[in-house]
Amino acid sequence: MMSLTSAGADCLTNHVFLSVLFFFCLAAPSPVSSVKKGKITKNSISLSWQEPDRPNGIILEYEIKYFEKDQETSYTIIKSKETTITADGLKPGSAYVFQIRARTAAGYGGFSRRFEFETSPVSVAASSDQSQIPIIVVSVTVGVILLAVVIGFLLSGRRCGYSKAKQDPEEEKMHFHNGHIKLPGVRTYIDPHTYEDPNQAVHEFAKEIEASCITIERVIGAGEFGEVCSGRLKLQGKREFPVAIKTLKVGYTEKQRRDFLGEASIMGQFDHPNIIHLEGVVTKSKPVMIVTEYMENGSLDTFLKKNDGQFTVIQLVGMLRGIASGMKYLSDMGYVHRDLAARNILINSNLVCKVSDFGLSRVLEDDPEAAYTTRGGKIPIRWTAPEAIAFRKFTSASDVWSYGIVMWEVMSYGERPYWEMTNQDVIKAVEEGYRLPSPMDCPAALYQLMLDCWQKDRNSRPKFDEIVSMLDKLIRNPSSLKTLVNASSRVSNLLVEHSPLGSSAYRSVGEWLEAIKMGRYTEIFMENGYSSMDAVAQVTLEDLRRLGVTLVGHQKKIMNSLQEMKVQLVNGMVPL
Ligand code: ACK
Repeated sequence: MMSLTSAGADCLTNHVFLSVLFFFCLAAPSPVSSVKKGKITKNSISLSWQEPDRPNGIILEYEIKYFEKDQETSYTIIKSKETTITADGLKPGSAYVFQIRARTAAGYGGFSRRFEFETSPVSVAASSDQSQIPIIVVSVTVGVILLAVVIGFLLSGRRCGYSKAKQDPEEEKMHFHNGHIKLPGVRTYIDPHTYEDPNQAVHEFAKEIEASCITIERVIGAGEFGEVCSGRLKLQGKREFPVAIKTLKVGYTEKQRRDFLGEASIMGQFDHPNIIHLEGVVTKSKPVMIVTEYMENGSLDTFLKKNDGQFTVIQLVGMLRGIASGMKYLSDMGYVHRDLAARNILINSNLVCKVSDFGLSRVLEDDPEAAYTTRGGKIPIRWTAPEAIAFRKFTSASDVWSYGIVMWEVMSYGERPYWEMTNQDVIKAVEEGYRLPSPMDCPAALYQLMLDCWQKDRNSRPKFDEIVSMLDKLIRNPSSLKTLVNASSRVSNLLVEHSPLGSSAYRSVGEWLEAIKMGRYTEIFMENGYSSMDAVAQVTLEDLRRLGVTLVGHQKKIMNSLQEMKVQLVNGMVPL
């Protein structure tokens, strides 16, 4: 990894380079600002709108996204070359939210703000216009007769479908998309690999940003393909706001460019408060960049380690709820993450957690060695479900397993799952039915949920929507979080058999306590009969409190060190 100072200098150079390199590139159209409702029936809403104030080119088409209010995860997209559409097949008496964006040769502009309109209730047949009531009466009568005819048709086995001929010929409902069948109202993820030309996928799902709109401020880390920087984005007609910028290092191969931008093609398909939001990409100038929203607190694992013990259980459960909600959205879209871990969750200044890292290059290769090395170093054995390790069965159910590990990471403030056990030992222990013990001071309901996520039979694991509902219930009823995993059962769970620590790396209690910087308690331990490592193995949290170890940080250090030693000695995780 390059040093921060040289990386910082590189970033500054990039910035100067980018500023100098300001050509008058094409800008995407500004958002549609005015949308009017037209005819409304019980099943359809017609809309019209005005061209964006700054089209910045010829508008090729509009994309209209709509969904039933509060049902955002299931939406429909219609494309239209006109400035009017009719959304049909809607539920009567229901509110629908519409957003429109325009596309020019420069790509899509931003979506308009949300416009909400309601279909007519069932009792109103054709229009919301009161003057048409007499017509409605006649229509209802005729309708009843027609209905009987239609039912006759249906009963005779004919399918009476949605009539496409009624649609504006210029208007194309996204039932089919790049060869993928799309059900109306159900958004599915499209694998960018299925595009013959990956550049097409990028431009389909990501907005092109002019390099001159970006100001790079500093390097915040190293990504797989180059530096990650923080900076600011100033889009036309919008206030400047902070962003994260992933850059593609110079001298990249075509494959690296494809893989790098592949992440943007995936991220650009998602729109959810718990999924990192893609602002756009820079592909028309160098360096190639991916611009996303900025998350002030960075990666969740580092953030939790830095703030050990600082949050209430409700705050931690709130973080977990966010992650589960993002994962529910991804699984509804048919996207399997495969690398869900606290290091791949970002957290902002409001403690909102968002799922990130949508790299393409994480498929396990045939080479058995590839199971242990990936772009970031190791394949995430400790986070991965046994069936995904054993026979590459990656599904939303294997993501649920990983989610259980993330729960454990969060509740133990960024502790490394299975501590220093080797990957091979982890695989073996998990196969034999051992599971991680409860983190310290963990509500029993949460630990039970973790164990449910770690069911060997993947069909028995909860689904993400069930996890979200369960966490919501716990948040609504905080007293349900008061029952903690019993400290002594936590320790005895850990000990599959009586596991003396006499054979541990430490020759004496004093040496051990010194090694974990808790030497100040040596005397108290000795005076209270904990004079050998075997005796120490029996210490519980209550014992520590009784001995006067009252600082939570010290209790954690001692208990975690004990756990670690026992796990190393006996793979002492909880047998299911
Ligand atoms: O823990 P961090 O500060 O958070 O260090 C890593 C680093 O970049 C390499 O991935 C940080 N990072 C990545 N994406 C973002 C983002 N969208 N907002 C803020 N920090 C980010 C991450």
